[in-house]
Amino acid sequence: MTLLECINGPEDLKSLSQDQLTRLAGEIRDVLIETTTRTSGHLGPNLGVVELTIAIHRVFDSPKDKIVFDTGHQAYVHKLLTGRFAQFGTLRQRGGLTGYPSRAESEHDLVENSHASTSLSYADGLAKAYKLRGEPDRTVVALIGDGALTGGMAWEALNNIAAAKDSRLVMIVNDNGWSYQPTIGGLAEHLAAIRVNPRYEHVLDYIKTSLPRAPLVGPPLYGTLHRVKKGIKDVIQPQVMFEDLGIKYVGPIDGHDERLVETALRHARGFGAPVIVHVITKKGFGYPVAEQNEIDCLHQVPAAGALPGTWSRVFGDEMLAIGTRRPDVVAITAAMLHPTGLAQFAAAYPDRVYDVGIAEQHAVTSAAGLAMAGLHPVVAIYSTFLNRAFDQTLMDVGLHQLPVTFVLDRAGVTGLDGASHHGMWDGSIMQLIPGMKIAAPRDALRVAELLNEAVEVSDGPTVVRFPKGKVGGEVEAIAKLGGMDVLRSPAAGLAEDVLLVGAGPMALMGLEIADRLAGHGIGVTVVDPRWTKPVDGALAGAARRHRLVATVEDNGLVGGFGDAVARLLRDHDVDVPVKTYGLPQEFLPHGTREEVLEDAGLTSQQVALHITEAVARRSSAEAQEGAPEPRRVE
Ligand SMILES: Cc1ncc(C[n+]2csc(CCOP(=O)(O)OP(=O)(O)O)c2C)c(N)n1
Repeated sequence: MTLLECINGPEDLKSLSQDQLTRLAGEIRDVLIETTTRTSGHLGPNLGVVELTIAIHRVFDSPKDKIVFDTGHQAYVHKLLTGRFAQFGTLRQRGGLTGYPSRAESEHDLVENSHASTSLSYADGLAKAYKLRGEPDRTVVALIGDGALTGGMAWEALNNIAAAKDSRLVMIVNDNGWSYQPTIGGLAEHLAAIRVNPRYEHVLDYIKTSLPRAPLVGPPLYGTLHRVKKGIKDVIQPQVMFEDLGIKYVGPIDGHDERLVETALRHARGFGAPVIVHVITKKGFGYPVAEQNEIDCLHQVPAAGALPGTWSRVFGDEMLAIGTRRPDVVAITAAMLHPTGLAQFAAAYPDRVYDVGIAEQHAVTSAAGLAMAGLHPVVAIYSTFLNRAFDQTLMDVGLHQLPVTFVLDRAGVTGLDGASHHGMWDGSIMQLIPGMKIAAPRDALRVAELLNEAVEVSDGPTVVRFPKGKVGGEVEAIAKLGGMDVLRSPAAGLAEDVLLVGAGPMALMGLEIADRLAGHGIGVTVVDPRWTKPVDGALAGAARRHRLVATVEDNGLVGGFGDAVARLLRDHDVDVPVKTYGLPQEFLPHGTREEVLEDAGLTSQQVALHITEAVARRSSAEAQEGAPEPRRVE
């Protein structure tokens, strides 16, 4: 029996000897590697926090003490130590453990939002609440990476935390120097200066000898820590930054020395005031394949990079071509150069790509500035992370009618990352922005075509949205309807029953639906709108010729493309019923993309069934009203 099998909760950790803890760390690493290789998942980040997580659970009393994992992608070790070892093999599988903390899974999980840089704000609120509620025996712990620390929210939180002098709040900065890639920017350089300081080893020795001698509780502790702190300050200046904010600082600590981390955390816990514990770790630690992986230390397996045949790669290829032709086109990424497909562009035009860190809001307003000065920025971002920058998109870009192109990867159902990662909101919130134009390519050729059209727009913002994964086959238009592509007309002998408008790749699903409906004698015209905002006015005329309009989109139903089509028809007094198919306005759980779409009722079979029923109802209503027979296509 392994040690890990005997750990049913944090309590079981507390009696283990240092040797046993070392063995346990090894066992955890084996499970992490074996499982994520099979299920996919965040490997590098979790390998890096094994000792740190063990120490956290030995020092603090979860769930009484609250542990907030920033982003939450590094919470696998926490899952293994909080009674979920037996289920760990189901990681990221439908119905199995989620890839992030999950309140439904465990009382030890608190925050499931996997959007970065929020942990300090949650922690600030929690600590303030416990104070107000008279629960002084709880400590709130936030674990935040140096990557997440580049997000503006983290600094807004620090500003407030510094003022909440008696909050029992321990902020652990897990500094591995990496986000997906090496963390960049002023803060990163600041932290790097601490890491590479030749006297760092010296400091570690100093901490090793000083901290264990410190008394565990009471005023003398403060004095000792204060001296330790000043000692560090004497040899290493960069950490002054945190102190200048008015927040106590302990570190840097070697994050793979469990005993040392534990000692530092015990002291931090005794402070009774906000304190930062700066821990240095190595992403992928203990697994050379990860440690030496140059792209991202196996941040994720399989790699999130833009693989051949993916939408991201097709975008990346075209971006490179556009870059060659258009020197005014620049690219912005928020810490996701490789996953968004910008790596080739960056290699060719290093001066024209800006990695702003995990700072989507800044990315968008910075793009506004670039556009104001005559450039055409392409902001390449995962759909779900653009949510954070809605106001910047609306007011900083939209209001000024600036030519910024947003390329939204992972738009629609993303799959195994679950509720926080499904890109099912952009199609609605972008509809709200005056002057915004939204393109949804159905295949690889259309990615190139629409991206080129988007960067030609000079009087306002544009969006190009596409899903995660492999691009399907190419489908040519058989005709044009306004600016839209007609992909299929009703088969000979069938009537113009249904006008089916499929946004993006859903246009291809529309073809499958049409085949199924043809089998039931229902004639379908399939249209790819290409641009889902503004909705093409030619739809109104086409709708009048049909008995039913159906829209299909990979986006939340409320306020999406389907609603925009319905509004257009209302505005044009078109009296044809409209059925909108899309994702239910819910937080959809994890599963493969196919599984989630099926659960949402968004397969060709399910949609075809609904449409068949709707047409049947329409036919019987028409029969009762004595309506004329629909026109048949010869
Ligand atoms: C708002 C937001 N933008 C982007 C991401 C994608 N993302 C997930 S983890 C990560 C890097 C995090 O780096 P760090 O906080 O240093 O943690 P590490 O993986 O190095 O342990 C990024 C960019 C995200 N989760 N949230």
